[in-house]
Amino acid sequence: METQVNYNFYPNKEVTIISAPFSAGQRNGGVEKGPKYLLKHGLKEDLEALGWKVSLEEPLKDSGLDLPPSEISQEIFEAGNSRMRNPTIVGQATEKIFETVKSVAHKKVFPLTIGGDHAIGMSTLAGFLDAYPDACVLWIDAHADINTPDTSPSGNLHGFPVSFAMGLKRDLWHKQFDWLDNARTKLLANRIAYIGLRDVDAGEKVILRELGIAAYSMYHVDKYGIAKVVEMALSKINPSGKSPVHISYDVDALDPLFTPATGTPVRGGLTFREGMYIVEAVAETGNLAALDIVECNPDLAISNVHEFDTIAAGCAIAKSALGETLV
Ligand SMILES: [Mn+2]
Repeated sequence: METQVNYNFYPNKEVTIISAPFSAGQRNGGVEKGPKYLLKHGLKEDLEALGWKVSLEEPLKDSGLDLPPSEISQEIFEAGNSRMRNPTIVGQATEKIFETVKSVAHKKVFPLTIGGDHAIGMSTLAGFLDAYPDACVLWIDAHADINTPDTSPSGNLHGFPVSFAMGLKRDLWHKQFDWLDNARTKLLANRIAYIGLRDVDAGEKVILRELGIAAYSMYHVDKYGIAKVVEMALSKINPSGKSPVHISYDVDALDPLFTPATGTPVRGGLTFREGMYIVEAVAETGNLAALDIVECNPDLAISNVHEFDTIAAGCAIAKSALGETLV
């Protein structure tokens, strides 16, 4: 059944799935398999059934940048206060993904990027903002992913994408991220809101407070309910109600009961329905215009049930975002 939901930015209902099998932004092997598993689960066919014309792009194909952490030579970059892991491979891969997201977005096709770890968020935000400078972002995650090179406890670059898209602490970056200077638009602090936070590093809390970023943690979801939280978040970042909305969805936002096979699970997360409601509600506004689904790691499943649940949840996010309704 075709969707009854309207997509204001895509009257022709064309979507490109951008496969980003990438794992060097963190230290668990297996997250690079996410795209393959999501596609095998029927992601493309599911979206076609919703009336979308679906194409596939693979920016990392034959690049050698899609290897698991065990197969790449580990690099630790340290200079002054700056510290990060594997900046060369992460910088090269994220640049390629950026170029693809940018070109898809400029063609007025919905970019649906599937990871891979969340380091690719710097690519998707910068790429989408290049085509839509007034875009706003909902970052659905247990973590804020806004560390800078001087705040990250781990140096894992999947904890940096928001700060890179905003251009924070630019002088501390490794040169491999110079490509971000080519992006037309930096993400502004009043154009991003978080939902689902519950494991935020001390340095990140300072950044969120200093920049006044709208951050709805699980406390707010408990206090107000998910519908009100989505409404508050959208009114903060999209006061005109007319800007395109990019959702970057880390499956660890959901409680590990629903997405156990992910690298940094944190209990006390969104229920499955709360998680789907977020994308359904944004889709209903007509402004949903880009989506990332990241951090599905089939290798971390301790059973077939865990693997199935996690991959099925990833596909369910995509379907709910792209127009599937319950009745
Ligand atoms: Mn994340």
